[in-house]
Amino acid sequence: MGDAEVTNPPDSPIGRPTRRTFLRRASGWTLASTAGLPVVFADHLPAGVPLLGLPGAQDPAPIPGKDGLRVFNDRPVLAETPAHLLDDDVTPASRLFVRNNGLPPALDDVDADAWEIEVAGEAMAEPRTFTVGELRDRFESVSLPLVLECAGNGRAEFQPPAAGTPWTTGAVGCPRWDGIRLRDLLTACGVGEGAVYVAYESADRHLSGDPARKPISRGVPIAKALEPESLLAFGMNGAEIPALHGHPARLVFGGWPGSTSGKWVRRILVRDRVHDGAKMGGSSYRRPRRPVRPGAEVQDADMEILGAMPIKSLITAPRSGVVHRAAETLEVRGHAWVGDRAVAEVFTSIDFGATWQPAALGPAPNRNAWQRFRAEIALPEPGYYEVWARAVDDAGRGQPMVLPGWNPKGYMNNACHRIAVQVDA
Ligand SMILES: Nc1nc2c(c(=O)[nH]1)N[C@H]1C(S)=C(S)[C@@H](COP(=O)(O)O)O[C@H]1N2
Ligand SMILES: [Mo]
Repeated sequence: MGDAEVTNPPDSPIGRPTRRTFLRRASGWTLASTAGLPVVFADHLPAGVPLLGLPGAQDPAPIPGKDGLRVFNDRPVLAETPAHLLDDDVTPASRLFVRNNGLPPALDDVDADAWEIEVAGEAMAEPRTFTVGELRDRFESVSLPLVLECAGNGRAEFQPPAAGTPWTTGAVGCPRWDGIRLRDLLTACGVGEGAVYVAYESADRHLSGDPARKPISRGVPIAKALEPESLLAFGMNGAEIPALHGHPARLVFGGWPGSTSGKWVRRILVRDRVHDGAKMGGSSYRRPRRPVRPGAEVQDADMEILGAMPIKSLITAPRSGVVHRAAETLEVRGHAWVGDRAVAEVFTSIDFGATWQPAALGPAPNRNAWQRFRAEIALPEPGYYEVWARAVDDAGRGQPMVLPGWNPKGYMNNACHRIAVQVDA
């Protein structure tokens, strides 16, 4: 255990205005505060890792229908959910992050059942058009909780900073999606032998106002599209999909970059090649095939399209900065998820990763949904602590303790989530 007198662990910027502290402040980081508390396991803190610190009060700007989201931008709307508001097993609409690339369509008097979706593309014998009403009548209804996570979730932690919205931990949620299996629709349309990719085109508008430009048009390889959990959804949590989230129809590919889950879908294209729509090329939703030096420029030929999201977990209770009594154990809970694989184990650490204790892991409702974990944690003496959580998937891959490989757009940061805990006598 750490020396109770140590308030400034070696290499920590706390209380020491080093050059690095200044740079962090200048780049939007706030100076961590332990409110004068001793850092109990300070001698285990890996060199160069700054403490989280105890948070100050936050006053997020409101979005109608949303509860406590942190708003980054209003045109397009970009907002993430603080970790302690993601504690529900099934994420309510009021707490689901918003990531728009353009401007949502005007939906004021849209008749959802009459909304038309065309299924077309080179690998489809002939294009077919259905209304949402027909799709609902014709195909079996399915309702599944599925994780939707923006591939840029966690981007804010990369150094040097990666371009894009500085999501911290809140561009993720696991609502229950109501709709039909995409494969039932594709099979009924006679998906051809040559099908390589399934892509969407949507009704949202480009920020430039140019009707010829699409804000985003992405998709998934045919194998993912044909999985039984890949949905064309018309509802969320037993109600209509909220306007911001894609009403009246969106794709949901749980466990894959959120950008594949097209909102306001107008066309589904079965392509005979890798889709080449907006945000399929360059550094959009792509990363270097092999690790690169942070800040490096990467040649286009060395980039690959992001696939399934890596193993990850989030502590949703207590809220970071909680004040706790030393005599009582602390219940820590959260969720763990992984794209396309299964979560095998979750561990927690109170000594900056020196030792890890297994947490209790709840059952998975289905593939591509998140799973609950819980741990009862004893905190031996008063002071400042951090609780870190680390999940491991069924291939034995665990979350990195600090940061995974840097990439130009800061995708797929699945570093351990951390909360600060103040323990009083
Ligand atoms: N048509 C359309 N679909 C879209 C987007 C968009 O801007 N337009 N954003 C994508 C991205 S990048 C993400 S992360 C998710 C976000 O879904 P949400 O806003 O419902 O949380 O939707 C995806 N689908
Ligand atoms: Mo995203």
